[in-house]
Amino acid sequence: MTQVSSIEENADESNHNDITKNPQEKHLADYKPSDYLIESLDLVFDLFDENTIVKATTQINRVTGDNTPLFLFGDNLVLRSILVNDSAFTDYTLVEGGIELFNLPTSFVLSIETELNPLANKAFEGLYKSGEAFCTQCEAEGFRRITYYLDRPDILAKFSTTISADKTLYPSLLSNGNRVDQGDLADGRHFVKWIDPFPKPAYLFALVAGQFDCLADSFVTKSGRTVALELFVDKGNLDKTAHAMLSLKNSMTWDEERFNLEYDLDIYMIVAVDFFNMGAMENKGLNVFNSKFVLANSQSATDQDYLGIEAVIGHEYFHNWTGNRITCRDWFQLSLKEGLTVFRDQEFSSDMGSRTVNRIANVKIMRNHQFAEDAGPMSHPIRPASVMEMNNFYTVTVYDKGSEVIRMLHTLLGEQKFQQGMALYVERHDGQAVTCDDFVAAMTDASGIDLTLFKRWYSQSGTPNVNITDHFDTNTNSYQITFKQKNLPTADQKHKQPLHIPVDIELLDSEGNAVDLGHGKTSKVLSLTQKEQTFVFDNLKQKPVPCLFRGFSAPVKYQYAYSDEQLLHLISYASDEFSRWDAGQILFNKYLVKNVQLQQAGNAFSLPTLFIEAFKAVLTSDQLDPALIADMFEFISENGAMELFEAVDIEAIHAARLFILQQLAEQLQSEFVAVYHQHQLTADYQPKTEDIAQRKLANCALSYIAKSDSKLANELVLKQISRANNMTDHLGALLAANTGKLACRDAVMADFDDKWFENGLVMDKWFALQASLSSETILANIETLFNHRSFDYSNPNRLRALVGTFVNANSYYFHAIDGSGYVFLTDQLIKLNSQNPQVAARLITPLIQFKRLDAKRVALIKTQLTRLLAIDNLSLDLFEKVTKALAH
Ligand code: B3K
Ligand code: ZN
Repeated sequence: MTQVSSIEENADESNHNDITKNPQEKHLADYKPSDYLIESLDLVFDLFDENTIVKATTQINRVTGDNTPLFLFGDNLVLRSILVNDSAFTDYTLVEGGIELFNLPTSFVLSIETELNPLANKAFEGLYKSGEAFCTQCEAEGFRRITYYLDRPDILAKFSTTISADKTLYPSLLSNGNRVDQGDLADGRHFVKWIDPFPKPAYLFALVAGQFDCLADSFVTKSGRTVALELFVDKGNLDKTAHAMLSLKNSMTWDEERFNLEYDLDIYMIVAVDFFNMGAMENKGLNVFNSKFVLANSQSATDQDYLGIEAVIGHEYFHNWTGNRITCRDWFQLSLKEGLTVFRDQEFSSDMGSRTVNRIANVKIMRNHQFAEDAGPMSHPIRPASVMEMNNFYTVTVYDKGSEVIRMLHTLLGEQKFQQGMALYVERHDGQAVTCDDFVAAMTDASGIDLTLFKRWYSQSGTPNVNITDHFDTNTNSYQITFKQKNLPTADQKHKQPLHIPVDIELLDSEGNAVDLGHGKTSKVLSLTQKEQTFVFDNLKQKPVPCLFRGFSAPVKYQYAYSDEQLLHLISYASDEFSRWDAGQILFNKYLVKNVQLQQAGNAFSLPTLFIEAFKAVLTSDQLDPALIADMFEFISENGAMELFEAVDIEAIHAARLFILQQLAEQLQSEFVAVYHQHQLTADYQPKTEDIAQRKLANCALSYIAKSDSKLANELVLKQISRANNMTDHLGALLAANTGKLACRDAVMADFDDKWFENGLVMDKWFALQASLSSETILANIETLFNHRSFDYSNPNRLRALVGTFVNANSYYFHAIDGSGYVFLTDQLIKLNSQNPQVAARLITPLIQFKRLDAKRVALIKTQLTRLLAIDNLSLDLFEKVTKALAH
């Protein structure tokens, strides 16, 4: 990254991403409170594209250590001046990653002036330009790219921010807190001053300056305070803001009702920007969002987009308490705020829509992505013990497994005690920077439940394997079920201990009725705490079919030797809808594994009649929610399927998976056609749960029809596109045309391009379809698409749509045996390394999870990783992942 201006000779040219500067792992065990504390920080920004001036005035107090030097983090900054108590100060040294100041008084005012080049900042961390607007991203360690500071989350200070900029180009000047002053300046400039009354860590600082359209609204909190709500979007996008605003108000109401948590400031602002490395950021009172998670109308957004907006708006809003008011002591505690906030947003989405459909979506993330991370070179516990580049730990483990850990606490405590634990956590720690241990202590103290053993989930990585066997004694009528947990070594940790695993269980009799497990209850949460444990149920009339891990009660892999008949029984009778879906998944996976073995032994593929019959019953059910039916026909991805095998056979998995899908399509063809016609909506588009379910099932049916009857599918696709009054149906038709390679495919793709080429977010859907095409020419296609009029290599959304989709969702071609997919991805990573290391380090994932691939592919991948490792200035983000992968 080259962002160092040449104005001053002693400019700090250090780059925390430069591996030649001795990358050191940081360890949780080394945590030490700071010797200095900061009371207040007064920031003044003079915004200019290439030479923004930042004046930071801090009130600092030394709390420990006699005359200890003060180290302030700084990265890619040009230092202009330092004053201590208003006098020039020279007793400092610029060192790697910051500045060291010596011989300071115990209490003093430090004024530092730095200069930045926002235009040159393509890493989108610190202060940068997104299109025409200035914006910031400071989490985790971006504030040090704005000024020298104690940039660590346990330093909480009161911020005031004054921004000046050209008035015509930047009429909106925004920062955290409340607006306290504004006015005009010379040279067509103006200023606004903000004060945030809540002390906060620097990672929650935000500044935005630009020219926006604003949707303004308000919310009255339950204690009667009126909060101004302002949603800023690029000019001309106001017609796409209603859903985001509604989602915000729903989030505010929900958090009051379910968690008794109320908003605190007088204003809540959200700004949507096009250039953003992730989904959104919860800066205090001023969220910055990737426009993907704000903008939606029926024409441009799918049902999934609407749901994604609701979830992310909720997530960032919920951070105001779980993250902002109570923050993390250090970055190893990231799951304290992220796991908990993901749990909260999942619960919000479940309360707003279908709980089952949401649960299935959460579990798919775990099975398709998190299990692979746990098994790969970047394996880490939800509270990592060591980190090289913090940005590499915003992971499915910290977020999604973190949420599963909170969910297990919720399962063990129940809603009431869990909420008492939350209340105690807030009461004890409001305004503090705390640890995961503090959170669990609040849960323990409020519930009286001993969570000592449970806490291992925070420090132990890896996916537990639970093997289950059972026995029914016809003499005593007792049913014994034995659980054995195996916790295999992972890349980061050799020795494992048994975990506290909650197993939510139900026993079904042969009629499909749930057996009474005592006190009239038909389900029970067993606590598996040892390596091996047997539970006994007495007075059963016959051997039951066990329904295990209901609702995915623990993030584990489990095996029980279900017969096909037993799985069919669960699909038909399990009282937990999630478990019906899960039984379908188990049945699919069982025959996926069998057919892979058949192929490897040189035998023909085969499927029993019962398999098709089971799914036929699902498809034709008039009892099941249409959304659940659609989910039952969506199976484990090719990537996820790799987790089912000790040795991964790419070709066999691909072929066996296609065979089963093709069988379903052909043998249930008339049912799919009937279902397709039954679930057509004629009313105006509404993103409501029932309608979303209908569209989901109709589009699922269309995709299956495209596999069995291309002539009919072609007609249906064209008709659906011409009638579609919404993006979900338009895209559903395109998806069917693309996967079925229908005759109309090229034409409908071209029409879509002509219609939408000016809208990058919509074109991302098109780029993703292009990237997932199953074709020998896929790499050449992608190279051509880099030059497409709507493509912009510096935009992370475009990159994820085209490159990300190819490497993650087109895994058969990504893993092509000639190694071309690996070379392609490595080329992109080399290109991205100097520009945007965070995005590069996300895209590399499928290239580092290779351990169970065949020797030839492993060798090809290693060659590419070695090539990457050898380039100049490899970012620390990539260095950490590549070295760990090569050592695994
Ligand atoms: N807290 C941010 C993520 C910041 C990522 C920094 N690389 C978004 C969120 O989880 O809400
Ligand atoms: Zn978050």
